[in-house]
Amino acid sequence: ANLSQLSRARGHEDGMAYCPRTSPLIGGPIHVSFPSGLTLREVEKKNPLVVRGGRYRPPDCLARHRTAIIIPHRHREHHLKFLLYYLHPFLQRQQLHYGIYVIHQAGNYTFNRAKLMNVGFQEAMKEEDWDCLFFHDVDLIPEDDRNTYICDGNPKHAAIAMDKFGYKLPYKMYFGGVSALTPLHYLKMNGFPNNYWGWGGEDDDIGARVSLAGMYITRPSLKVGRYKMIKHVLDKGNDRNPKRFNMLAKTRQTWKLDGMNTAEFEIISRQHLPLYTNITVNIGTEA
Ligand code: UDH
Repeated sequence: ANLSQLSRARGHEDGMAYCPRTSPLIGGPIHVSFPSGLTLREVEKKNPLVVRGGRYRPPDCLARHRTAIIIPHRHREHHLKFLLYYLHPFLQRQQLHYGIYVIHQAGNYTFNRAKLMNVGFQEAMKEEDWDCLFFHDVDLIPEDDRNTYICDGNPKHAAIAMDKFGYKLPYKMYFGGVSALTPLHYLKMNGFPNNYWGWGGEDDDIGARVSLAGMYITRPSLKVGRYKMIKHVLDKGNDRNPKRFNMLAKTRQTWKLDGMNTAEFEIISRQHLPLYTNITVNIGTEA
């Protein structure tokens, strides 16, 4: 360990200067490809300063931001590996203090992305005083360093330009893929809905909550908010939710009654792995 690591380990961060407002390590566009045969062990070796649970602090300056990445997950180990491969160095170049949380839905019951995010929020905030949470699909790889993983004064939609939508926003209120909220934003909108089982709708519900709670959506530029999606088919256990349109029509009536304040789940395990914290959770079934 070098000197700064040692002094940090002893809690001597006081004398350290803040990191610059703009990281000197930030490049621009990132070339994203998917090397075959990549292993998690290799990702670990490439990221020697990442500590258990997938945590990192810049070694020689005091980070200005503390960001938790929350990834909803089941049966996508292959995607997770690539995401970690790109995300760890990306966040380090941004000189963030960060932690990566994978929220793994136990069992084979229908997937519920938004409810997993509620779990992630509660569990991450128990561990550390994060000032920003990035809710991050496992299959989206950021393609530009200038897409900084810090929060804005209002909820931020980061995945504005995905390759699968021709690097454009598919529709004005779109809030899917990757979004960033402070704990205050999150609580103000009562978190995310718990009752969207299966594919679709939950991201629009979340977008609607932002404005119903008196906030608005901010976005990086199209040039910077670029993402490559790892190609895949619709998962088993995540069929399109036929109720989503009816539910979306009622968000105005339901958002205060269903969300963070009503999220019920049972944590099965919490593992501080080398590259991320894995939280396996039983989120129950549809009422
Ligand atoms: N997710 C899982 N496991 C699942 C389902 C979803 O981990 O079984 C997570 C994962 O983080 C994923 C996110 O939930 O990135 C969103 O789910 P999705 O990737 O299925 O949704 P998306 O709209 O893709 O991104 C739909 C793919 C449809 C492919 C149709 C091919 N033309």
